[in-house]
Amino acid sequence: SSSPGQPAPGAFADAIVDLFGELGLSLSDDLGSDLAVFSPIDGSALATLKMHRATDMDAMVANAEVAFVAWKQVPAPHRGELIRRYGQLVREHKEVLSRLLTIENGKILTEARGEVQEVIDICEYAVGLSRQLFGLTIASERAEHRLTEYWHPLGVLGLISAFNFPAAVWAWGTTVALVCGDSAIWKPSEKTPLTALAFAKLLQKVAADYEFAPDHLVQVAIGDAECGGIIADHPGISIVSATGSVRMGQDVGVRVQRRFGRPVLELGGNNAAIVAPSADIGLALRGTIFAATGTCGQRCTTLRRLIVHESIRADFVKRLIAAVGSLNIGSPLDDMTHVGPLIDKAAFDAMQRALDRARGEGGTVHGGERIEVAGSPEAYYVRPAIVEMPAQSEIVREETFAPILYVLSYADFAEAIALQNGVPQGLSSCIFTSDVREAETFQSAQGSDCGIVNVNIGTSGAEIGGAFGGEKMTGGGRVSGSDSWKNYMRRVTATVNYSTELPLAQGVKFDF
Ligand code: UN1
Repeated sequence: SSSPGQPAPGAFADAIVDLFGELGLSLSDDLGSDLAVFSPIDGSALATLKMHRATDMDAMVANAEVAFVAWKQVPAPHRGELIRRYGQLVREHKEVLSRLLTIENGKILTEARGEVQEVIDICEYAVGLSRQLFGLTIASERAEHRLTEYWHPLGVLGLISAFNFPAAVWAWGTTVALVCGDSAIWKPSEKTPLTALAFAKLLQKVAADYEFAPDHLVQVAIGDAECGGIIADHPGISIVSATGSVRMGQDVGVRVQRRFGRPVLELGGNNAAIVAPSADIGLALRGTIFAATGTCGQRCTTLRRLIVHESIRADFVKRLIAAVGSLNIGSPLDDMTHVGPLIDKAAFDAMQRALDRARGEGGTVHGGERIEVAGSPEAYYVRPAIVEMPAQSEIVREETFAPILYVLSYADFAEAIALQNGVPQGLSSCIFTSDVREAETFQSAQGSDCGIVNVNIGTSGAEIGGAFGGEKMTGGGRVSGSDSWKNYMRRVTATVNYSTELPLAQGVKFDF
């Protein structure tokens, strides 16, 4: 089921130039000799970029601080107008941006379109938010006093994003931060800087045409972990939003916290689905297959553990294996493809190491092998793996960023919840059940300990309106949706006395 007729190596490099051209953008200022970027579709080189040095970063932060001072004075609804225009531009270029994203990241086109749609959605959300940055009015204990909470812009946002959602995760944070009155610096993954440059340059273009937007409102830092470290340490950066591995988050989070910057962390997940005996099995099968294999298992919300009731385990696993066997694996540009490539060789090696460890821990592996795609010897396509495990052993408790679904079983519901919660990560979770008591318990404080708790849908594919993030080693941050805009602002509590007396709080007397 691999797709034939891969373009010759290098063909995508021309496609990149064309796609930037169609967007009315140029890459010429960004090209250099520091960072080679490859397409996971065939492993060919796309472009080589300049990287920013520490001194460039200092200048960037200084510029962002100046931009912040101007931007925070622009009324929030006018800040929203910038994002409205940007969302419209992204909508106009949705198809070109989706192709670029697929070529650089390797996700199938329908998922790339979904990611671009997620950018458009968050723009619209942020525009609405620009008129709704509400504070509270609080009952004062003192007569003729008013106690109010205001939200003010906070400063410069430094956003570190991962390769797997090279546009949407940036847009979640940045569009909201911009309506909140902050300026922003983006350090995208070294694996997907071209998508980042396209999305950022479109925003810079809109900003350049917008009378209220200062220069340097949004900047891109092309660099590696050292560059991320500079963002973590820099006192000029008020908020550091980081999406990626637990290891990266532990480093960045501590460094930001050390200087009392504000970290917003969205790190690894180890997401599970409980499949109960009362589940609609067809629905559970469709939900788990997409969640486990979509984006080639490289979402932080990817389904990695299946906790299935012992009475239906054998049948369900048989159907899972058959379903995974029927998926088309190949070029993500082909409409018939379900599963595109892994991002690179390192991802493939990590997957194979995890499968070896699973075998060593008593697992039975179905699939997981490399799939050769004609003309793409440097690309890493795999059959997603279904791995039957005797217990929730060490490897099951780790996140491997690849399509591996570990299958565990349970006898009673409490055991299922204990397995679901028995891992270090706490991002997303779901249950397939028709039993209302199980469904409600799963969502309750006695149920899943994750930030995302779904019933009769898979673990991935969250909408932008809800707060996104999770607990434990996932880092605790909420990057977008609900009231996460408060991450990007500072809270002011104001008490106003409009009486002629001066009563002290808590009844304190101080007469002189
Ligand atoms: C991520 O993998 O970092 O919920 C983000 C989802 C997408 C976002 C995933 N909306 O799967």
